[in-house]
Amino acid sequence: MSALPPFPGPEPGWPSRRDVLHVGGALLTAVTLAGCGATGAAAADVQPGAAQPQPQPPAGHRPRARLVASTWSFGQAANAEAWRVLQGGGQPLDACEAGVKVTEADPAVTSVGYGGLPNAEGVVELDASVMRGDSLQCGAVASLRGFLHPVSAARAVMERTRHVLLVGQGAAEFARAQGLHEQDLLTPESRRRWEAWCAEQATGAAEPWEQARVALAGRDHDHDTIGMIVADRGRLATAVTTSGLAWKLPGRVGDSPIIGAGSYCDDEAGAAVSTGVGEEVIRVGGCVTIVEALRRGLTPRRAGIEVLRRVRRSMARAGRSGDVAFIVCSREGATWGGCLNAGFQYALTDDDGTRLVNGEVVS
Ligand code: SD4
Repeated sequence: MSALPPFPGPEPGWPSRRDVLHVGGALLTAVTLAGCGATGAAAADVQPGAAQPQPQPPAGHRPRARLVASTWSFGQAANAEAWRVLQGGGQPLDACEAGVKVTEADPAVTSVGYGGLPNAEGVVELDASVMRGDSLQCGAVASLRGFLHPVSAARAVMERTRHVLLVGQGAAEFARAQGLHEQDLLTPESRRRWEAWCAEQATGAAEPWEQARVALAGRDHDHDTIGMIVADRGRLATAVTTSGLAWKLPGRVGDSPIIGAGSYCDDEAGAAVSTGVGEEVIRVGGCVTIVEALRRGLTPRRAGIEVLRRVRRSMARAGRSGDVAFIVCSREGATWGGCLNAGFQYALTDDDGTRLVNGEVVS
């Protein structure tokens, strides 16, 4: 049995000191290693004070005071930056934002930010959201064109407006008013791929929406949405940012900027982020459903499996297919990643360093 360290003093900018301390108090009394690990024994099976052999949970399942978890192998570079910010005293959302900005600026990642594959008209449209688990403040932008860091626009929506989601032209005007960096997001490579797709279209091979579905199904798993969870001694934050499905219809919005679908976090329960076919995640309110399962007392693994199975059932009912994956983190810092089809990995960083963890395939 092991309790997490106590919460530190309040940091500037966190709105409710009392809330944070209250959650901390609950945490100190509630957290046990045995009760949190996905493969650990149930708390009721462990006699207090008795010398019990402690099963070792697999990597990724062990509760941690401080961690960064993000989707896919490119999450490693994002985690490194987020961890640096955390170590420097940054708040969880500072770490999230700084981390995913690395991916947004990387032209080699063809599904996020600069270099992201465009929509059917050759325009890169970005979706992003942020959320903080202490206050449930959140912000998002959708179908944003021409800005390098949609995550910062999402954060500005959260911090500087009374709204949660701005879209399209309104989001762009808002981002411009915030002085965010504007740039053409199409790289020579993403333009070349779009032109190749247009040439295929000219043969009349498939409708645009059908092409988009096929492109997603065959996508290289190194390239996908980045969703990040940061946990720091009970304080949670999430950020998600993506260019969405390649060749999507202009104006299509996925799950990433929909709070509760592509991400959710609440310091009282836990956090989740998603990647994959956003339409399927939206249909079941993916991430908020997972966090509510955590609130009911399920482990991250149980909560994630429950919702992935729900996604699978909903697809089967309508004869659809596609991949969906989640990272889940309990408020104590136990993590789990799972997916419907093999290939999903997430990057996990803590005091032991950074490693890639294979998602559990849920049938
Ligand atoms: C979306 N979930 O826009 C995002 C994109 C993604 O695999 O993760 N695709 O639906």
